[in-house]
Amino acid sequence: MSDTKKQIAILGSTGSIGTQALEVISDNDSLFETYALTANNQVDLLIEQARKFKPEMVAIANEAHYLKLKDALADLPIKVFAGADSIAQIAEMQPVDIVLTAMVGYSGLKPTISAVKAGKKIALANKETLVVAGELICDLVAKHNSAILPVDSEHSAIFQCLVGEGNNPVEKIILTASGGPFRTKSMSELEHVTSAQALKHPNWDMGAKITIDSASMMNKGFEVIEAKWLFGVTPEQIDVVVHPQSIIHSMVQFADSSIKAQMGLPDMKLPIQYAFTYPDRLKTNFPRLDFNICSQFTFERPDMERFRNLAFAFYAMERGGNMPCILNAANEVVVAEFLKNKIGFLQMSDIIESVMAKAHFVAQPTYEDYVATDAAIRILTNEIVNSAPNP
Ligand code: MN3
Repeated sequence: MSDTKKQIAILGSTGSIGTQALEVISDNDSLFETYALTANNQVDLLIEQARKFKPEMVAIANEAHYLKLKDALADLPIKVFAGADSIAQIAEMQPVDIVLTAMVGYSGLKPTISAVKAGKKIALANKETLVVAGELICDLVAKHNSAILPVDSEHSAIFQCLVGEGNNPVEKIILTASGGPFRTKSMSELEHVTSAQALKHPNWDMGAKITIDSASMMNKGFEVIEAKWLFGVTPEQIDVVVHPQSIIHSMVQFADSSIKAQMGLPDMKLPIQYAFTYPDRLKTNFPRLDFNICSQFTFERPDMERFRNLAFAFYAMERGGNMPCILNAANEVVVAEFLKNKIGFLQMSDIIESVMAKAHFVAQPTYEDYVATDAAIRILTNEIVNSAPNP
């Protein structure tokens, strides 16, 4: 029956989502097969994964690792590629049923477009693709009969709440946010927090970039934009509520005032698996939520004065055009600089704000406009970083 197994391409297999997706696949190896694995830089882990899962092909974005990867897999019938273009080509290979997009940031855009144009099912973990070019992606999904299954836990929750609702209109989407490690810190405390502190998320164990985005609430801002495109709602229909326990993963409010919530212990393997098996649910041995232990659910309003990134994201979403692309590119640069301790935590938002004010706005961007915007904003942001005072 091996020819009926779903063939999965994991773009970004060495990251947090990628490695958990491989756990899902190995726990359900009668249902899923790894067709392709790709990574950006982590060649040693990619080699280890390829030897274990024996995909048809692997690719590494950083071409400097090509020979090492090829040599290490020389005894296996695995095709080996290098470079960003090869990753986009893998995403459209004929046998692939599902493409899990789990790479970091803007790099996800091009291969996601390839996969969508090839009519693949996209298990979307790379939210930046929808932040940068949501309108373009949604148009292509409709045109090429592709589908996007959300892997982000909040969007998976909303997606699960909508199952069986037919054409019942959504009145509101209520995205929950943990608030991150700095939820209770004052402005003066936030001025001095370090990247090491920001990397300690209370509830979720994730990659460095998304963990910083969670601490700064940019992640929630991006998720607001992601929700707009995934669920076709207006900015006014999206609310964010801080729920520090991270048990309610998000909610949908309907026209009759009813609210549906999806709950569970925080574990990304659940939304990954659901994206692979939708509309079916597979039995798992994941720990179950015990209401005797987890007896308190609390909710707070997000503080957009301390966490200005969330306000920037709402602004970018309402402005439209290439503004969310500007926001994303500026954020990728400031997060990288904060991780190197070159700028302080609050400086990240200050710099993003001045980039958004100075950037060239395009109301109806094409794909080429997004590429040009991303490149120009990285240069502009780096200039502002380099003229900023030391933290
Ligand atoms: Mn999320």
